[in-house]
Amino acid sequence: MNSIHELDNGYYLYGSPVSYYTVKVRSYLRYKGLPFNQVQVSEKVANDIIKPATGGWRVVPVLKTPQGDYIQDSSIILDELESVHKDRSITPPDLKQQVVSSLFELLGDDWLVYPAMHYRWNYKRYNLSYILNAFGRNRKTHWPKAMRWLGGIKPALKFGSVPRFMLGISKSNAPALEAWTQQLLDQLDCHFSQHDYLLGGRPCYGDFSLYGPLHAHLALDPYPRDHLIQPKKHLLAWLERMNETPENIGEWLPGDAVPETLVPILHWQFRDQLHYIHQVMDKTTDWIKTHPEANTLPRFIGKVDYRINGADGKRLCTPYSQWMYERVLEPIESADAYQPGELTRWLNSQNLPFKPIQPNYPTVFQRSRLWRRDRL
Ligand SMILES: N[C@@H](CCC(=O)N[C@@H](CS)C(=O)NCC(=O)O)C(=O)O
Repeated sequence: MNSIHELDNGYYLYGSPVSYYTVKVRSYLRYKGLPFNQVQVSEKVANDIIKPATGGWRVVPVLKTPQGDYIQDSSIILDELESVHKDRSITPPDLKQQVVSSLFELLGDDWLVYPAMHYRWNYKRYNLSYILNAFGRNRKTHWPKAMRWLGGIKPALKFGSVPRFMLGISKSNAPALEAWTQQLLDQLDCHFSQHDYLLGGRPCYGDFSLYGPLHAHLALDPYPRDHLIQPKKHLLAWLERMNETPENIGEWLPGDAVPETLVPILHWQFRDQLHYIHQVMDKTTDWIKTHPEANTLPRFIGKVDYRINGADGKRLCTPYSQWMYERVLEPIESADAYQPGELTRWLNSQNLPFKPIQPNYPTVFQRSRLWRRDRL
């Protein structure tokens, strides 16, 4: 990555190569063939650039455009770049594939945090020295090389508590989480033995969202890299494809087809993740009813129960998850009249119990905050 002094014009991606959402955006920029400068987030970059751009939140990635605007949130970065750079669109043309793409975006961005955080922080014996170095490199760029890992201690203490305190991963649900992860990776490996990307010959939003946790956590952190990813050659080949600017790109699968190999993954998602999202929606509604004066929502509102592969947990409730789910509903609302019927027929034929439940209070993520849509 460049140091801040070496930059020229173009896009600047502020982030870290071990950050889930940074590598999602990096992969997208490479796919589109857009030149960009990568800047590692040191203390200085966080204080001088990130916090002023986000209203005080030290979060990555942040993208600076050639016009000098700062964009935060990986999904919004992709949306905004898609609206400007129309070549190599990552939105399939028809509804079924659009919905499946958004479901994989939801899965990658908001549910794969479980395996990503679990395999990074609950296998410290294997991962810790790598992680301290990776985080320390970012932060204390002015320290001598041999000392930089010390700079990783503070972030390791912060993020190391995420699996337990934020996501409610415990000794009792970790085995179920691991069994589901193994199965998911097998299913993806099988899928990529038949298709280059999720929906055929070109990547969609969902591919980029999957890439974040699969590359930055599972393929780089030593334990999951050696035990989960290395044995999966088709998944590895997809990870490599997602890291480059392909010379030629293929086509979406014809006829709005969704590969059968994705259906088992959606079954798990509907049973576990959508159940969690509906609880988040209920809690978000309750919160808004008791805080009618608030235009924006907090990042966390208490805790909700969840189930993962048959095991229970309790985690912080993030209203942001509702907004991600609303992105799945968007193409259904704006589709041509006959398409929602086709989507329903396909879902029924696959026994996929998806009911597009509308939230009572729709939300919009803007300027690093989640807003009530009716208050904007
Ligand atoms: N929804 C955001 C999530 C960004 C995010 O959670 N980034 C992590 C690093 S991968 C972070 O900076 N976390 C700091 C925090 O949550 O306070 C996105 O898609 O960009």
